Amino acid sequence: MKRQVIVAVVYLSIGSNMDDPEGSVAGAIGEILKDEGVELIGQGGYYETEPQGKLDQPWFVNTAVALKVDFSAGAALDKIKEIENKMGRKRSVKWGPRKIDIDIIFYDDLIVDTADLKIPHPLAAERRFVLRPLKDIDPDLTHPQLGKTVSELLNEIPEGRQRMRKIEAP
Ligand code: PH2
Ligand code: MG
Ligand code: MG
Repeated sequence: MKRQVIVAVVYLSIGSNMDDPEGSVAGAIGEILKDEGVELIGQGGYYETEPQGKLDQPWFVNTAVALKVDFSAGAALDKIKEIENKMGRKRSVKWGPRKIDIDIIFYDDLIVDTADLKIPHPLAAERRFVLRPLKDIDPDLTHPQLGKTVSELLNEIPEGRQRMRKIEAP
């Protein structure tokens, strides 16, 4: 039997608000790209972003990457958890401060809804810190469940909410 060859495009949102956030975000991307089955095909800008969900914590640094991968969405999740653990992420407060957080936003047009993994990320459409760096990569990138582009979704977030500013990539 012929071996199944997987080729998919994955969009990841990466964030940190502890220790050296920019360095941690860049370090996570470095770790991700060490994988032989990963090719970087897009990189969003770096942004300092106001914390969402839990407000009394430091601002985050957020970015996004687009990757061509040769593994499944489930394998992507396993690899991400491994990198988060290796980088010293401690799972504690929901939405609280974190050294590194890597979230799968899209995996091709795949829709997954299991206890461990939900794709598209359920909050992606409401978060400027996710949508803005994705727009840098591809403004026409379309949410497979909502049928709207990341640009359209960004325009739906009320002005003045979810403050952010672009910073130099390290
Ligand atoms: N991540 C969260 C909760 N809130 N806020 C910002 N600005 N950036 C994040 O990455 C973030 C957040 C949970 O993962
Ligand atoms: Mg997250
Ligand atoms: Mg996460």
